[in-house]
Amino acid sequence: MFALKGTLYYTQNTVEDEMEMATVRHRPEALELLEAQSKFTKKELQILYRGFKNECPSGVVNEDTFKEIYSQFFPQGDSTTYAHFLFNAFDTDHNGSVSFEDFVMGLSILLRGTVQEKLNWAFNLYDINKDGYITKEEMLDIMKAIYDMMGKCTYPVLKEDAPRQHVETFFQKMDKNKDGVVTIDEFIESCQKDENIMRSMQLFENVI
Ligand SMILES: [Ca+2]
Ligand SMILES: [Ca+2]
Ligand SMILES: [Ca+2]
Repeated sequence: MFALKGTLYYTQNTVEDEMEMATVRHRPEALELLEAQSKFTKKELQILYRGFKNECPSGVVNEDTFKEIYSQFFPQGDSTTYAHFLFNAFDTDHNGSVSFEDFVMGLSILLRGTVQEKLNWAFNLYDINKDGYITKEEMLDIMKAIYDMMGKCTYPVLKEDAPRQHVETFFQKMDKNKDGVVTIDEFIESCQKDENIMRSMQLFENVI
């Protein structure tokens, strides 16, 4: 998410200033655990936590907050559906809210994860019903959501059936054994082998 990435860039630039300030320690034992689990330093986590608490005093983000943030960044399109899918990918314990822990772990993968970790995360995003398989319908739903979010003005030459064609090409490449679903192994293997898919993945990264 642009907003979240922004927070982190801000974080990196202000770490030194922050170190000179009296440190406000929030839930130190929880932060220590997160420091071990994520790729952020304790200082970064403290700053992220402060920003998170500022934006969301309740300590959790709900789906409407996600939708609001996205509508600000993509005013020319309808980002509601994509925000919904993203929210579900961040809400790893599926309890209907994104806690600070959910948020940090997602951000850690998206900003500092290995290719493998990012692909795992992307697979989870595409696997809408979280059953361990990506179907063609799921891929189409995500693709349509992204096209909707971008809006018609961004791609004036876009044809109506562009998402479907996009998915057909992707899916044929990914579903190696032609059983109609893409597994995590098929997904990772084809993403790593195929430069076009990798480039598209980068494109997706830009809209996260
Ligand atoms: Ca959650
Ligand atoms: Ca699925
Ligand atoms: Ca398959």
